[in-house]
Amino acid sequence: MKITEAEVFVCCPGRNFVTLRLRTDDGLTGLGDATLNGRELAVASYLKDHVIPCLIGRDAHRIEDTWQYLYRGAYWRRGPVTMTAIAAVDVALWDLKAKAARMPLYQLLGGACRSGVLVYGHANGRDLAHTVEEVLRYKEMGYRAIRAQSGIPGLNKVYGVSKDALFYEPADAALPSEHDWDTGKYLRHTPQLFARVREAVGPDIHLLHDVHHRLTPIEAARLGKDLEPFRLFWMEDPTPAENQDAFRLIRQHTVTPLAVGEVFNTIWDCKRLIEEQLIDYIRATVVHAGGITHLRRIADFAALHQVRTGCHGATDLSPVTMGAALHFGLAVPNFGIQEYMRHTEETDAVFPHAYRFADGFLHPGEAIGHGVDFDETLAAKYPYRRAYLPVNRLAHDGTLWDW
Ligand code: GCO
Ligand code: MG
Repeated sequence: MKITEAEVFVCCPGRNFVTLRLRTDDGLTGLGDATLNGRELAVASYLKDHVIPCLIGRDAHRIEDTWQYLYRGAYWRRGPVTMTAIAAVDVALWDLKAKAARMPLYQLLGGACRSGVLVYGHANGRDLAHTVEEVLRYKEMGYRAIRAQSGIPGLNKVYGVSKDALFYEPADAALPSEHDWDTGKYLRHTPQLFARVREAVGPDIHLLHDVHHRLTPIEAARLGKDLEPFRLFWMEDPTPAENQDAFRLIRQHTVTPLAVGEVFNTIWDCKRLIEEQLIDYIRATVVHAGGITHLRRIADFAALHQVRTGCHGATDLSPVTMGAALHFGLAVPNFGIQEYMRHTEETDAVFPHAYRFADGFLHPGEAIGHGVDFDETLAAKYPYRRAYLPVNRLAHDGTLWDW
């Protein structure tokens, strides 16, 4: 099974996606997602200009060897652009191998370990009352795990709160928009939010919250402690994870579980947090952490330390990544939860897929490969539109903060 053709498509059915399609001499096609939000064209160029010339003529069955070839062979290691490009190739190759074997991908990964993939949805509201309403709406839709984010009185534009309650899209402008931030207001508001939400949903629904890297370690420790009575499933990204020792301090103060790693690219980014058990869930994902081949390695390492998976699944990860992540989630032994933000109808039409939601779980379906397709003709109607993630500034003096 030789690779005969490789093409990169950039399209914008509601938001930008980069897609890699490989063809083989026996007529099969494999698809990989290469979307890196706000930096899409860099990955497209990395693939077109530097990776594709090395792929033509290679044996598509040699997934691990191709991974090593692209990782070690580049000499320059890691980084989001490189690892997203490698992921696109890796997922396309897994798709091809599963198609050649005429099996759904999860079967090749060892078969199902569970009946479905537990997912969490995003409830967001402009204030406490509205957020409680949204959480109840998600419960009504069948979700068993719900992330809650709320507007904060006195602050304009806060992470996770959108105009459209069902479809949240952070890359909202052709140049970065500006959000404002006040840690004191946030730390007072958030425990009130979860007191109200927990009372409204009862004890059985899993509740999650994303701090989005905005606190210092000691502030994060305070928030974790204040949230303990509401028994969160996790508190995500409480502080930036470049300095991993910071998490030891948070751990010393709170038993609220921690989830980190949506911006991580390799096992080296996670190593310390995992082996020192400074987190409970690892958020690294198929598309930004080198594909299925590398994510499996991270998950196996995490399993040794009782850390479970909690893969990133925002809308900037295309349905191709969601499909691959669901096969992975069905088969990986130390699965925790999968994030699921619904894509728009336009996106779903460009990427017809076999996965489906029922009763709080997603199932990847029984189609061969990863079960996600790409409609090239329809995609051509949605050309790339430049879009950036916002920046965040302190409300009182405009200091640039973490977004
Ligand atoms: C999440 C994330 C996203 C990111 C986005 C950036 O937990 O889903 O934090 O909302 O901000 O994916 O591209
Ligand atoms: Mg997050």
